[in-house]
Amino acid sequence: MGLGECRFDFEKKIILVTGGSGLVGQAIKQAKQQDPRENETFIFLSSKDGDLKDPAATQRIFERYKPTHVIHLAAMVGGLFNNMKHNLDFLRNNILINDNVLHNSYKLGVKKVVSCLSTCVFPDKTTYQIDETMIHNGPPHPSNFGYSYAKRLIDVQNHAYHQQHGCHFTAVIPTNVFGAYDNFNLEDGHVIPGLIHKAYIAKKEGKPLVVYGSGKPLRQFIYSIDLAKLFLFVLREYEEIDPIILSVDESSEVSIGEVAQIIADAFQLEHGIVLDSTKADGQFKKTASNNKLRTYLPDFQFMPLKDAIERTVQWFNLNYNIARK
Ligand code: NAP
Ligand code: GFB
Repeated sequence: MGLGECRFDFEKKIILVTGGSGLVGQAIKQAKQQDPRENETFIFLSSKDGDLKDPAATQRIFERYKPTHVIHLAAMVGGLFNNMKHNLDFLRNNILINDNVLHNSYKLGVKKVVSCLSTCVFPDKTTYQIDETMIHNGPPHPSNFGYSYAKRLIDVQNHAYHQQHGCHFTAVIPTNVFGAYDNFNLEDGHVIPGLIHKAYIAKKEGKPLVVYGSGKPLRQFIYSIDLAKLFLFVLREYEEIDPIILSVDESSEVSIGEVAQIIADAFQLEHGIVLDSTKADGQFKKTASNNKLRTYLPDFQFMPLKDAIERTVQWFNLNYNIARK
C-alpha cells in the first residue's frame, strides 16, 4: 500500500507527539495538515507541558490526554560538539525520558508507540551500507556514545515490552535531519543549521564561511518534511517491532564541503569558504541503507538537497528573530 493510499481505518486515534515543538515535531504538524485523517486527533507537546525526565509529570500528561497512539520525539538532541562535551547528560536525560514515556504508554494501554533513534547509534566500525540488523553489533562512535546507547536501549525496551506484555512499540532510525524550526545555535546545533547561521553572519559582515574540520566527512541528510511524511506512514501502516531506517538513497550522500558550498551559494556569499581544521570531524561516515523502506515505499520521492536547503535558508532569513540560536 503506497503513501496516501489508506486501508479504511475508522478507529479513533488520539496521537500524543512528545517533543512536538522541535524540528521534527513541527514538520509532523505540517505533514498531517497536508494529509489529514478524520479519525486522528494530534496533541503536540513541548517541555512546557511537563518535564518527561520526571515520572510524576509524565504520568500527569498521560492521564490528562489518554493517548491511544504516541509519536515519541522528545529527547536531549545536539550536534557533534554538544555530544562530545555532554555524553553523560545525553545518556542520563534520554534514558529517563524514554523510560517514563514507554512505561506510561504500557500502563495506559497505548496501542502503538513510534520512537525515534538515529543512524549515529550504529557501530562505528562496520561494513557499509549499514542496515537495521546491525544496531547492536559493537560500540558506536566515541563522540556520541551517551546518546547512542540511550537510543539503542529504546529498541531493547520495545522488544521487552512486546515479549512480556505484547505491546506494539516500534522505532524509526532517521539519518541527519534539517529544516525549519531547527536549532541554529552555533555551538550546540547540527552542521546544516550551524552553517546556515554562520553564512547569515558572513553575509552581513562580508566574510568567508568557516567550516569546522576537514570538510571531508560524508553524510545523508533528510529534509524534515520528508521525514514527517514517513513518520505518518509508520504510524499508520508499519506493523513490525523491529526498527526501520528512514534515509535518502546512498547516492544522495554528500561531503560536508559539498553541503557548505550549497549553503554558501544559497546566500550568494562572495568571500568563499575556509576550513577550521582545529575542529573535530567526528564520525567519517555512517552510510545507511534504505532498502527496507524501499520495500514498503519503492516510489517515495525525497526533495532534492539543494531545494530543501534553499527553503530552510529562506525560513531562517524570514524567521531570524524567533529561530532557536
Ligand atoms: P529538537 O528540535 O531539539 O526538539 C526536541 C523536542 O523535545 C522539543 O520539543 C523539546 O521541547 C522536547 N524536549 C526536550 N527535552 C524534554 C524534556 N525533558 N521534557 C519534555 N520535552 C522535552 O529535536 P529534533 O531534532 O526535532 O529531534 C526529534 C527526535 O528526532 C529526537 O528523538 C532525536 O533524537 C531524533 N533525531 C534527530 C535528528 C536530527 O538530525 N535533528 C537525527 C536523527 C534523530 P522544548 O521545545 O520545549 O524544548
Ligand atoms: O551535524 P553534526 O554536528 O553531527 O556534524 P554528526 C557533522 C559534521 O559537520 C562533522 C562538520 O564532521 C563536523 O566537523 N561541521 C562543519 C560542523 N562545520 C560545522 C558546524 O558549524 N557545526 C557542526 N555541528 N558541525 C551527530 C551526533 O553527529 O549526528 C548526534 O553527534 C546526532 O548524536 C546527529 O545523531 C544526527 O553527524 O557528526
